[in-house]
Amino acid sequence: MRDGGTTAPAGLASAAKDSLCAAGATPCLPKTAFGERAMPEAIRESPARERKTRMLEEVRAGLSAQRKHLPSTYFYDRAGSRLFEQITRLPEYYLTRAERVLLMDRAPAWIAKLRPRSLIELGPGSAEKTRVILDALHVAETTGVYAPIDVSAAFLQETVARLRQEYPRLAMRPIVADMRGDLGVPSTLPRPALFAFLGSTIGNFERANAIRLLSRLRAAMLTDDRLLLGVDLKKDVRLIEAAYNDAQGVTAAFNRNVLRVLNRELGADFDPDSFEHLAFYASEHDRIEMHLVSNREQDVTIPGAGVFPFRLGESIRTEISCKYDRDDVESLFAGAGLVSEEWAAHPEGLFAIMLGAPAS
Ligand code: AVJ
Repeated sequence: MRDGGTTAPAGLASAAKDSLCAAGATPCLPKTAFGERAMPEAIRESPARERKTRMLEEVRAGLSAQRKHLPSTYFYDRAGSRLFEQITRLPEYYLTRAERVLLMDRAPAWIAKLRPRSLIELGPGSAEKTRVILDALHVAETTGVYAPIDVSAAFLQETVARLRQEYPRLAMRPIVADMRGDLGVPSTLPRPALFAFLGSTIGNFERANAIRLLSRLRAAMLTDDRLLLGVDLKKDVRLIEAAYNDAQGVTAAFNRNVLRVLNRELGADFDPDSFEHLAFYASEHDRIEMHLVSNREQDVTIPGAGVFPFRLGESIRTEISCKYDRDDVESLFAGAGLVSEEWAAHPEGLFAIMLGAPAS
């Protein structure tokens, strides 16, 4: 890969590190989900104009801030979703493998007890790990409806088409939605429902926003529904940093992809090669921060949003990825009206999955 594991030159990196921000709050956004009767054939992009207006405003606000940032949701066009899929297979990216081991080990028993009739999954991507759950559902003979919720309509379509072949008896209810807004979960799905939020995607949200998201999930849950959550754990910082600085440079390409998305969708004139990938562990927040660091002084023009000047070494924070321990997660749960019923951690402390229930 031509990015070849690039990280910012030391000077740039430390300059960027010095100017890092505690992230701003992400506002709740309007819903972009489909109605009840959505079928895979009917998947379409959320209304294009609505997406563009929202994107333009978020990008304008993020790049106007004293410490520039962008919402990580815009990584995930089709190319970005594919790059993330590649990341999950990298030797350094332990998260996906560790979660899979846990799911294979524990999910069948949890699911057998719950006997869910729906599986509602947030951000399934290519649904690799979902198969572990679907197989367990099949074993438990509680097969019902699978409702994946993803921000990338094109990628969701591909995933559903593949699953349809593998699980011909499973009904599919794909929903295109940005999980920062309303989730668009139909209230008519057969119950009990298992909500799955895997891969530590919750880590992309700061505490207040994570609680808000979990609260919305809680609000969509009935008494017997459960939430299966996967979180990345606090651990040796070197191991975490390596996972976001892979030798092949796939993460760097994934990071820069957000600029290509902005160029294509907003007509921006970012030169992706003039931004260096930077990912480091911010201990004071227990999170990975990903940045794009400008390797020269430059102006970037985004029609309808303005001209954004960059100093040499100035960075855009493109993602946070929070790391947790059990208390952290239980505290998020408590804030969202959930209690943890089960907890399973990887033997090497790499990752954990848990089952949450409505608190009352
Ligand atoms: C999909 C959000 C869980 O934070 O680890 C991977 C995304 N970013 N490498 C993560 C990601 C850089 C990933 N999540």
